[in-house]
Amino acid sequence: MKETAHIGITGLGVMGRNLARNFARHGYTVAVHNRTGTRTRALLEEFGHEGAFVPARTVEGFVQALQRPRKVMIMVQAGAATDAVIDEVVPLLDPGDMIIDGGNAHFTDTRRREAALRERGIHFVGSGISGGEEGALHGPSIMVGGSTEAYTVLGPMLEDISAKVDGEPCCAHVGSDGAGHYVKMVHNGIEYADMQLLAEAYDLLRRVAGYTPAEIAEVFRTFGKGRLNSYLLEVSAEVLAHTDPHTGSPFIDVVADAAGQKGTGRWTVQTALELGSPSTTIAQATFARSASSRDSLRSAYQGLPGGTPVPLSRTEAERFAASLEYALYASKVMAYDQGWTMIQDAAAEYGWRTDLAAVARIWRAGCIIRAGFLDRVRAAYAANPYTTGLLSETSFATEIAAAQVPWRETLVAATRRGVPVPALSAALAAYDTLRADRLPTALVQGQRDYFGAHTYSRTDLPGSFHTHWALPERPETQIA
Ligand code: NBP
Repeated sequence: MKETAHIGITGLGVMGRNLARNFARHGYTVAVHNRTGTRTRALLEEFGHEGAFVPARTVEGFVQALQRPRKVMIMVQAGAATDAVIDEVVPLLDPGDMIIDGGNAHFTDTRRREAALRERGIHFVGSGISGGEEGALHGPSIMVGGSTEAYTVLGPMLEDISAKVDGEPCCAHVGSDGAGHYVKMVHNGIEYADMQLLAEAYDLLRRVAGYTPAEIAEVFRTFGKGRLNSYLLEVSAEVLAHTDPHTGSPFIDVVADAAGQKGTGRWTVQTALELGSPSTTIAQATFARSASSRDSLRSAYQGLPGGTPVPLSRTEAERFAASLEYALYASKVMAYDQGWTMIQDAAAEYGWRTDLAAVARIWRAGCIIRAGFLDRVRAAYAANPYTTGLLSETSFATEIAAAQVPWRETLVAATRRGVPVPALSAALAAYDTLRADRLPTALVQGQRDYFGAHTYSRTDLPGSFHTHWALPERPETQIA
């Protein structure tokens, strides 16, 4: 087979075949291969007319079809399947060739694979690809890891097929080795938080304000005309406005309320714990899904006493909806802030030179958390790449200051009526924690020293100290 293809894609499932079509539509010659040959044939039969495809039945034929340096994109299930495909392809490659893993790999796997292949002179480029099936075809958001050298060659091709905002591609090199998959993982963590915050807002509008799902869809559409404008808000309005064709009931009322997950939210929370990143809103959103699926616990506790219903007049309901907009927005800012903190923490830990403004830029289209608000996040990090957090930027700080009363009143209303708002509450608690002059963790340090001699620092003296709690005079010793 002649070396004609600009890029090869192996794994022609939902994502792989649409990415192959996207490359072909952009004028690239694409070698295509799949473990089960029927998928390759189906792609050619249905979409062969869209561009130049080079179908291959064997991995050898697939690799031989590629121009050098070869670019092999793997789009198979993350984990063992990815390792199996790498093991098959690598012996056929030469130094300087590139493997792009576009699956949802855990970033630590990507770091391991990148290090192993680097020794053999092969570039391993872990790339987070967001946007699902439609994004893969029409323009995804692509978060690219691996070496700068590999991005110099691959970047223009990936930028070509990515989503665009005002001509700017939603694709960037976000750091070396596993950075691409890490940033994709955080994207999904933020997605969990965004979705849960919207779900809680829906619940409050229904159970506190007394609105119907169709009315809530309208409230969300109104919110979407302002700073909360986002794809997930639009999706939520669509779902809430939908009527179940079988029963004539609001669709939301016939959907079982146990939420599933594929694991990227859990990875985000596990990683946050390992790095010491206080990603509490993302964590609560993830736990909210777990709690929703605990049937036996929920059955055992169902009917226990809760809050008191307080019916609202129409005017009061409208006022509540207006307050909720502030609460939702402020909580969203906190959730995104937590995501960026996680990226900063990992960049410091793993030595990535992640451009924090670029992360916001490439999430503005093509991905699930696309939102108008990301323009402002981008501007904040572009103006000051070393910004510690979004709230140290004046315009966000001003908005959060204006949200204080409605944000807190929304949560008071929720608590009084017993409506669970784990993500909204976590966001406010995170805000109150980080803005505090003093935290009660001073007592935690005292407790730790009391029972475990873990020592403590003092506010007035350098060094570390231990109090001899068992002695009547409780003398203090300086340890270091
Ligand atoms: P699909 O489930 O549609 O397809 C899976 C592909 O993996 C098929 O081509 C399958 O080949 C291949 N495969 C498997 Br499974 N095990 C293999 C093995 N041991 N050796 C060779 N090939 C193997 O997956 P998808 O939804 O296209 O997802 C692909 C990757 O992209 C995943 O990592 C996923 O997490 C990620 N992703 C998915 C989305 C999405 O919205 N679906 C979004 C972003 C990222 P076969 O045809 O022979 O079984």
